[in-house]
Amino acid sequence: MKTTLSLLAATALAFCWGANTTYAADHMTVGFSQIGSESGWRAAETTVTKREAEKRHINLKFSDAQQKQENQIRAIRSFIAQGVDAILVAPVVETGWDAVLQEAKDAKIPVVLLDRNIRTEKKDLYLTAVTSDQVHEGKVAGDWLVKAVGSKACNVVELQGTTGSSPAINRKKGFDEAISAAKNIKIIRSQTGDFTRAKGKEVMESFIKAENGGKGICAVYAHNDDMMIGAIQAMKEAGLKPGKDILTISIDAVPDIFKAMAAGEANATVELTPDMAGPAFDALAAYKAKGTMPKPWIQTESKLYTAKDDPMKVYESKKDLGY
Ligand code: GZL
Repeated sequence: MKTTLSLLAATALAFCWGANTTYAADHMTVGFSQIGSESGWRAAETTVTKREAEKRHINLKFSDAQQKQENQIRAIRSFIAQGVDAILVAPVVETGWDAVLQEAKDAKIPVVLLDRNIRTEKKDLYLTAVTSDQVHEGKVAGDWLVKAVGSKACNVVELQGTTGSSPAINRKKGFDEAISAAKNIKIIRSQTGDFTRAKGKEVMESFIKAENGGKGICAVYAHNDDMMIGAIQAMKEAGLKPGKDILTISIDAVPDIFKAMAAGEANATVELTPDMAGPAFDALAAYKAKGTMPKPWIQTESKLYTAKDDPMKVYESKKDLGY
């Protein structure tokens, strides 16, 4: 009895979302509202999304929002007006999406969130979210640092991602949880570097200046590798030895962090796959063709890499992943 009911519910939901059982999964027209090109990882995600669309004969309409939510909302409205079959969104911040996603829902256009999440009280504003577990990423980073410093007193400076974005909120949460029991580890400064190399360098320069030329800093935690690469530049210019005097832990696992590891200038990173679009397109195809409702969250893996993991070999392998 229960199965029939849930099947009925799924079909009803599928119907209200415009799933058409005879729809050919191929040749969908999909609008993609991408945040921007703020980091090496973001650029790779865009490359992989375009590649995966081509593989599936999907007509992809791409919009780069230059990291502005108002540009994303404008792009989504334009996709709705064009009557696309589905919309992918990488939401730059967590809030402010209810109205535009309700418009997509009213137009029976399914929306899939890529790599970041939204915060909303409303139900069913999107079909599924393809993201990593960002709290877990922060925890893996914190656990590595706890192990790396042992009982030594360690003052940490933190480069946060874009203010109000789910990765910045969650990666901070996970890291804070991981170090909470280690009384010898303390975050002494924390500021957003907006996920970019330039801002990461600028903020790290201010941390070094404020901390007696960097002598008071034992480790840097950056919410992405690009800010860490900027911070490494700043440390070297200040005559410091990143990876040696000052430990580094960041997230994404972009190629350049492995080059830094090979040069002894970085210590560890947590991998984030740039392929969020593959699982998103597969879920959309099954939904459009058969009305299959995907899980609300399609989680991607997170893996720790350190300088002990043959960094140049990993660097070379990244070429096939869209970098
Ligand atoms: C995380 C993703 C983040 C990357 C950054 O899922 O949204 O955005 O970690 C990018 O490199 O700017």
